[in-house]
Amino acid sequence: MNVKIPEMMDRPEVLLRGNFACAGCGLSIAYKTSISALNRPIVVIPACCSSVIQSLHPNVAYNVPTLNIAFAAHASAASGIARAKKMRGEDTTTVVWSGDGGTYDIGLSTWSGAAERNENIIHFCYDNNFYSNTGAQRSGATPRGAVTTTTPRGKREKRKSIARIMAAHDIPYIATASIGYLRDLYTKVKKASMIEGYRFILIDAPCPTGWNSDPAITPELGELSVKTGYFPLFEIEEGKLTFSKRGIRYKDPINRLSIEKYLEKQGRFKSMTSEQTKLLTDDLQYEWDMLSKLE
Ligand SMILES: Cc1ncc(C[n+]2csc(CCOP(=O)(O)OP(=O)(O)O)c2C)c(N)n1
Ligand code: SF4
Repeated sequence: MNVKIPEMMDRPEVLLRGNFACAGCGLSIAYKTSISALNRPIVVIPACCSSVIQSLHPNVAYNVPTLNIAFAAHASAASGIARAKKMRGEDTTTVVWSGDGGTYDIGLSTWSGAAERNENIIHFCYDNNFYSNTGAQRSGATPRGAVTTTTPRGKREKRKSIARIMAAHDIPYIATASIGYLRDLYTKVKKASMIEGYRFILIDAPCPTGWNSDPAITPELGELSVKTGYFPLFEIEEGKLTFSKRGIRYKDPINRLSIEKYLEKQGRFKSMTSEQTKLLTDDLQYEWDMLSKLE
């Protein structure tokens, strides 16, 4: 289960109580852990649940400077902030905090430009596999077979590999992490913060509201995604991939829990046929094989 991170206890809360997140929201766990690990963060947030959970003016649940902005501008706005802070000699960390819709799909052009310029930004993508705040539409991150409001019979296409797309930009650091393994997430964020240039961290962040799962098992789902091989944990540094200690044993399918153990806890997979489950399993293996080529 989740580990407590002693270092986080000494830091001010970055997400205050009374915020608008649903019970068991994976993104808020990801946010607290990640942003707490950073020195003087400035957070740029495109439209997503993260711009909603901060609550309404004049109240605000984020305890760090935050800029809400359009999808097509998140990484370009962050580029400007990072450059201005450097010119002023201010030691801050500029962050894009985006959902999978804002990263895999709608905000792709802005981050691709910023990554190509190797802007000094950490780009976090909390991946809940769909557009949650607008009512659970499918995204490029939705896995095959998952029911969303725009895929009522289950998505027919496989999930996009955003890590490999990001890797094609040859940025200095890429990592994946899960809210089921908070120490691993925290350590990767700390490491990213020591590196200059465009850094990308993809976080598996269950959404009980849209996944139709029990809010009490959100961390367990984070663990199961790793143990079933659904969400590989790795880092890519200067083009070379290393599977993380917490997840490397699941590279071998023999060590993985059966994918059904993950699917059966989520209403979005309730109508999966055995054929869809087989296709999903093949998709997962394909991704492991493609990632392994980067080792
Ligand atoms: C250009 C543009 N298209 C669509 C929208 C409507 N919209 C707002 S948030 C959102 C979904 C965001 O999904 P994601 O990035 O996955 O974040 P989540 O809602 O899951 O937190 C959409 C489609 C918008 N604001 N701007
Ligand atoms: S809809 Fe999902 S991602 Fe959005 S606040 Fe609720 S649990 Fe979190």
